[in-house]
Amino acid sequence: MMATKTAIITGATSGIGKACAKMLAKNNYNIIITGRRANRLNDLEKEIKNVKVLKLNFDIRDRKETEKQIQNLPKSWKNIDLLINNAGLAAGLSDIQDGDVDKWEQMIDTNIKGLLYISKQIMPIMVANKKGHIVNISSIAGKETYGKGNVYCGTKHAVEAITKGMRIDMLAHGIKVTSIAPGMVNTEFSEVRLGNKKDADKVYEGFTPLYAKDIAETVEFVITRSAHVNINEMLVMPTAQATATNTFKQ
Ligand code: NDP
Ligand code: 8X3
Repeated sequence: MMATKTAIITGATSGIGKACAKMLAKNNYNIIITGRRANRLNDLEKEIKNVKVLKLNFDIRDRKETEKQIQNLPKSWKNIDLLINNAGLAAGLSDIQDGDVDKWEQMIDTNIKGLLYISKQIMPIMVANKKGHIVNISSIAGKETYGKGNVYCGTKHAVEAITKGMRIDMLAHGIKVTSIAPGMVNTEFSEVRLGNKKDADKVYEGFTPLYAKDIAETVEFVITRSAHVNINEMLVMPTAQATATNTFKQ
């Protein structure tokens, strides 16, 4: 079957973004995959056989580059139906008074400003088409604040607020806006946050966390509702996790 829809997924080189890219290919979307690691984009492109894949290799913190990448999309790729704002990270875990300002900036620039830079380019396309769906990957950290998570939690609270603002402003244009807030998902997230695999593996010891595929399935549910139905938000946790800090470990 010919793909009729186009999706762009930021941060498709790993974890949730990569799982979403595969899920969208399965659902017959042509996909635009983005990320900084070109080799990972190449590998993912090779895995996907049934739809068209366009790779955009850029750092979402770079406003000019983000603008250029979207403005220079080939005409056949411009009519984007679905934007998954997934690229993001936590850098470090420390009391706020000991925080590293460079890491704060990295999180704010990626999780908030990067999301805004790319949305700013894509929302007018959706408005012109009078249709579209924006799915923002938030976090339990956007609902709760936990010790040493200060700035990361702040960025995800911002994602929650921006999502609500988008939903209100997109209302008149028929565009759906959803936030998905996962609890702990075993991806490269903790390795990026803690700087090494050994400490990252410990985060997921003693219980079954979520996996990237679980969140891709959640996105799949959200994007396959009837045209008149929007899922505003979903908070998706491992069965063994009740709150950001209450995890049942055996
Ligand atoms: P991963 O580390 O596995 O993936 C993160 C993705 O973001 C990568 O593809 C990475 O690509 C991309 N990315 C990071 N920084 C940039 C940048 N500056 N420019 C472009 N792309 C960037 O983690 P997850 O899959 O877990 O994270 C995906 C999203 O899910 C994030 O927003 C995260 O906050 C959120 N989340 C994660 C949870 C978890 O427990 N894992 C729980 C709740 C939310 P590259 O490095 O190639 O640029
Ligand atoms: C990632 C989930 O709980 O590590 O957003 O902040 S948590």
